[in-house]
Amino acid sequence: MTDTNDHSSERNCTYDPLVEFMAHYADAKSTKSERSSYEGMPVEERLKKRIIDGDKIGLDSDLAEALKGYPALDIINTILLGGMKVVGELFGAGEMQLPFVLQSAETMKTAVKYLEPFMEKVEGEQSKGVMVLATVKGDVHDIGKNLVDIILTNNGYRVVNLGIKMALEPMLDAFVREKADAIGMSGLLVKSTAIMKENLEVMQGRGLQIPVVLGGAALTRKFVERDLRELYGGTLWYAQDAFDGLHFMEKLKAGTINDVVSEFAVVDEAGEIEEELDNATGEESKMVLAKRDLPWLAGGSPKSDVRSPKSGIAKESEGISRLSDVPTPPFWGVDVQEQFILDSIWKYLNEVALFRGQWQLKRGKKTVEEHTKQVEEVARPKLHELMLLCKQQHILKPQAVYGYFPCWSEGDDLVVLKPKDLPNDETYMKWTSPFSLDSLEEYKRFTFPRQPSGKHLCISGFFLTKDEALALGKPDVVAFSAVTVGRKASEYTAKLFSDNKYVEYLYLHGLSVETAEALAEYLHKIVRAELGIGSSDAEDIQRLFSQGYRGSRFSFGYPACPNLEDQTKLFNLLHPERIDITLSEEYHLEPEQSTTAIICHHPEARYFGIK
Ligand code: B1M
Repeated sequence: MTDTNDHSSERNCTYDPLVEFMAHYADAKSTKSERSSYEGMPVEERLKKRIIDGDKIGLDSDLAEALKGYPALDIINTILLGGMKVVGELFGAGEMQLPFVLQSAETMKTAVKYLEPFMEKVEGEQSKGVMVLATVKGDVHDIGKNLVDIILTNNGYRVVNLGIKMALEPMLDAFVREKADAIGMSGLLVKSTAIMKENLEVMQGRGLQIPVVLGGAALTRKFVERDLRELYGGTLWYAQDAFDGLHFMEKLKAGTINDVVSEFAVVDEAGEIEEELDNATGEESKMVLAKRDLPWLAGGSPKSDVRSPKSGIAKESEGISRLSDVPTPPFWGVDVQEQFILDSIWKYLNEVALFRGQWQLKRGKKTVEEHTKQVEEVARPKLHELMLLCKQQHILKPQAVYGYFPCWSEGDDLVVLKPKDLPNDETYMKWTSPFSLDSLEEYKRFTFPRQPSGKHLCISGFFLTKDEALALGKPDVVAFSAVTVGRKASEYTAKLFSDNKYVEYLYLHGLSVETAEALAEYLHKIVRAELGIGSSDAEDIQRLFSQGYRGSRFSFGYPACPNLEDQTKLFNLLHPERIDITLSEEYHLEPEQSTTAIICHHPEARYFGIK
């Protein structure tokens, strides 16, 4: 990991390519010409501006000058934190994007490090407040929590970051030990929202009234503020982004937290989603649409609503064409693929999801033309720089395990079959012997939710029924896949975070997770080709991302197949441990840059929600 330190010498000197990059991308507020006008300003303003602009060049000499007039702690508390306050306001007003916020935070960190030796050791807590922060039990996702850490730490708070997969007890211990003010819990998947609920119930049972703030992709304000507040007597906040975490601490310490709680207006979820759709294309819009179909996002409880799959008596999908033939796969059983070329995978990289979703370089108030220009001139060159780094340092190791299984449907169930004489420990290899229809037996059974109204769609409806298979004389085929870009990506990005290289951390982490998604897309294309159904693939990549192909790639946890426990059955079928993907106690995949899928070939298989 030598390279992560390579730029350190550039940090305090005259040219920082990252600053140039950021300045180029920034709104008019922080252009180079403005930065060059530092000289006429008093040192207090220069320092504040450096924080806002995220400009480290010349920071040392300004700090040295400021030290002649102020104690180090005053410089931090009055001048530098004043700059961070403006950063927060600009972010809140939608005038500053996340990478620029992180650049400011990095500059803050550099300044504090410079000033530390000049500070007197004073007994007692020096920070504005203390938060114990963790990603909850079974959840492997780091970045959301770490962004909260960065924002709080660089705004004068102390964060006790316990890491990922954290049970409640260590959080409570740390709260007492560190004399903390609050606990922050983060989690990406719906499973984690259930863990948060459990944690609050335990705390309530013990009569604890610790202030808690919750955040993460699958959480909603309504779920936290309506459902969870009902069961927890302590102060409880929902944080939509990292700055909400900061606002929580500010209000908590100011003693105004309860005034704010009552200020929350009920969010018009439908309106929010339409707004998101306006700004989204490709994969992002696919996700926004999926979110629209997640019932808990409209106010219900995540766990219970999403798992109300069965509508009582199974009703067959209406209007799904019955196929008179099904594709034949090139092999049955499972194959491992480790010989991927990154450039081939990156052809399927969804840049919209990367630039807007991960890097959070959203269009904001820019025109489409301005945004396109910035993407072409700045974001894409940065992407290419990182791609080169990934190749040189072997940061990404793409691997996949996938396979084809005979199957048929029975009501809401998909029955995965295997030859009777094939031992279980040979099912996850390529099957060498041919089989006949009557030599097959049930091996695994997946039960999917069915829409209670409308078309009554259910994933099982995209497959031949047992009777249809018997009439045809052959079974249907289902493919499963598990892909990863490996653990080094997690390790490398964790090092960037611990080295306070926040912007690079955000960028590289984003590229790594979107490369995992690109690999899943690429493998799906291979599967379509192998099944002989690839001729209808859209040539335009954006159309391809919007399911411009025959069939569908569903992932467990998505609306049509919400049962995350089904990952266990997929693991039994594919044995992804062979490519070093493991399943956490709450069914998360490790490393986090991994994803799984069930692939249907039926021409009418499309994403749908259960309502
Ligand atoms: Co997946 N994924 N994903 N995914 N993914 C979601 C979360 C999902 C909502 C998509 C959907 O259905 N529409 C869905 C969850 C639904 C559910 O749980 N049932 C989902 C699923 C199901 C899955 C898999 C299980 C699918 C599968 O493979 N079977 C799988 C799980 C992976 C695993 O276990 N390791 C999976 C995989 C993936 C990819 C690898 C392809 C990729 C990257 C995931 C990753 O980040 N490691 C991915 C992506 C990109 C997404 C979406 C599109 C974006 C998530 C993201 O990276 N956000 C997401 C849908 C969505 O959110 N629109 C989705 C950026 C990240 C910085 O945000 O961590 O939320 P986040 O943190 C934010 C805020 O939430 C907040 O501040 C941060 C900064 O703003 N915040 C806090 C977070 N914690 C906080 C704490 C606080 C305060 C604020 O105080 C304490």
